[in-house]
Order: sequence, then C-alpha cells, then structure tokens
Amino acid sequence: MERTLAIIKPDAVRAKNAGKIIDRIEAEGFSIVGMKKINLATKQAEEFYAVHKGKPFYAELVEFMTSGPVVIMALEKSNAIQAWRDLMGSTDPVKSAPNCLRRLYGTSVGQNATHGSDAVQTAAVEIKFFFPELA
Ligand code: DAT
Ligand code: MG
Repeated sequence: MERTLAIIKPDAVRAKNAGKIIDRIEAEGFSIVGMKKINLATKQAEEFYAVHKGKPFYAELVEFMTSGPVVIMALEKSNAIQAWRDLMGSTDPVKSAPNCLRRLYGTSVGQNATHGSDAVQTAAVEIKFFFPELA
C-alpha cells in the first residue's frame, strides 16, 4: 500500500464537482485516509508550492489556490502516487485522456481541478504538511 496527497482545487469546488471527484476516487479503489475542506492561507499555498517559486506562473498559482475552499485528501492504494496521477491526467486538461479528472473538470493548465504528489518523497512531505497526525 502507498499513500499520496490529493487536492480538489478551488475551481472544481466552486463548480460543485467535488462530490463527483470523490465518487470517482472511491470507484477507482482508493481509500480516503484523511480528508478536510479548508481555505489555504497565502503563506500555506506559497510553502506548499515552494518548488515552483521563481517560475512565471507562481504568483498566479498561489492566488488561484487561495481563491476559495479546497478539499484535501490523503489517498491510499497500491501504487497510489502513479494511480492518482493517471486518474488526474496531464497538467494541461486538453492533453489529458477523455475520462481523466482534469479533462472532465479542469479548464486550463493553471486551473486544472486537482493536485497530486509526484513521487514517494514529495507524497510523504505533502501528507505531513496537511495531515501531521498521519505521519
Ligand atoms: P502538476 O500539478 O501536474 O504536478 P506542476 O507540478 O508542473 O504540475 O505544476 C503545479 C501547478 O502549477 C499545476 O497543476 C498548475 C500550475 N502550472 C504549471 N505549469 C503552468 C503553466 N505553464 N501556466 C500556468 N500554470 C501552470
Ligand atoms: Mg506537481
């Protein structure tokens, strides 16, 4: 079993797509081991996305991620990190396969409905960031 961090981003929460995304997560065999709906503070979003600091989209990313509530989940499944990234699809929704979450619910490369950890080490750091009690 492996764990990954998933976020339903403000665009998808605003559009009332959170329930459909959670339904899909369960249908695809993930267990939700932690879940909360919160508003990210600017400092939290900046720290969470610190790896992207200095990139042209960083300010826009932080502003977007703090623009409304997000649903944050720790997901568990065998090979969860890759399985969740496969379910999300590509960063750019139009490059995602038809049934992927970002294709279904994302609208642009910046506003792409969901986040997922990209490696074992980042998953551990990201889960600890939002769910220290699970570490
Ligand atoms: P991913 O979320 O697929 O891991 P990433 O880590 O490269 O992608 O980037 C993090 C987020 O930053 C991404 O989900 C949306 C935003 N982003 C990335 N590239 C962007 C770009 N070229 N323009 C606008 N936003 C971008
Ligand atoms: Mg990433």
